Amino acid sequence: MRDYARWCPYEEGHRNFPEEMQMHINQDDYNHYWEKGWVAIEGVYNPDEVERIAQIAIEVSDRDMTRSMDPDAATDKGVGYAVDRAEDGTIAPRKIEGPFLKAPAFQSFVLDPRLSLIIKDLIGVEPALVTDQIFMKPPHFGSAKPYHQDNYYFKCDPADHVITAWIAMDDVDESNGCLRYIEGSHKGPVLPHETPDPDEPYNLVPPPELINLSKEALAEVKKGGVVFHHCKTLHTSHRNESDRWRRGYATHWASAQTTCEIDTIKNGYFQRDDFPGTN
Ligand SMILES: O=C(O)CCC(=O)C(=O)O
Repeated sequence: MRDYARWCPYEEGHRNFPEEMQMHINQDDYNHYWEKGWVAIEGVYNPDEVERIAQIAIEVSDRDMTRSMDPDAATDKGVGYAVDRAEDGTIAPRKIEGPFLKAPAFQSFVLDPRLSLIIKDLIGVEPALVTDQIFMKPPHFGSAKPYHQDNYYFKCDPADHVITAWIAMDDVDESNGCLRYIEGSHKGPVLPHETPDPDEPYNLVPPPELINLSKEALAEVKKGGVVFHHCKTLHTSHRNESDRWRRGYATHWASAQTTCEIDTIKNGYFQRDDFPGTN
């Protein structure tokens, strides 16, 4: 096994490209990730295979949405969590929580080595799959996801071992609500997050004066491309104003050495007895 720690001495928020190793990304992508806190890599998957997964996502989210509208089956996260509701009362899928546990096709898709080898190159340690979510955003509908840092929720250490790989299930750009990043924010602290809207307790946001919007960058990427971000990078996505879908499959990874103030790692998929490849 490669000894990544040897060539990658830990220094939070910055690493040097490991010249001597066989990498699945180029030096510019690597530097972009460590300098800006995110990087988009095109063509990790091909669009046809992503389309098959996107169709399954529609079926699963329709099923989830029906369940979450049923008051007898209401979840503690509330109706708004899985469902977006327009002003006229129309509803549409917002988010699938834990898709990995909901369809075998999702499992082989996210555990594909084309993804994990890139993650390993970026973080320099063997990545383990912790959790996942699919953010839907139907045409002219999908609500905004306000600015946040994943590690406010995850509470993991070292933060440099924790990364999100967001797989684009549609071509994503400014008009359909691509991800936006505050570049360099991964080098700062995890900020306090507040609940500005009591109707959306799942959307916690840092105080606006702590978000330097002059550093905001758009992460536009084609279907099958993947956007990777550090768990301290501030990120957001706007409402989908276009007549196209904007589906994003967010997979969250950490090294097995990561420790955690809460149960993020303890509850990670890779810890499950039925995790693929576990004896
Ligand atoms: O897809 C989105 O709109 C939000 C994604 C996100 O917050 C994440 O992947 O951490």
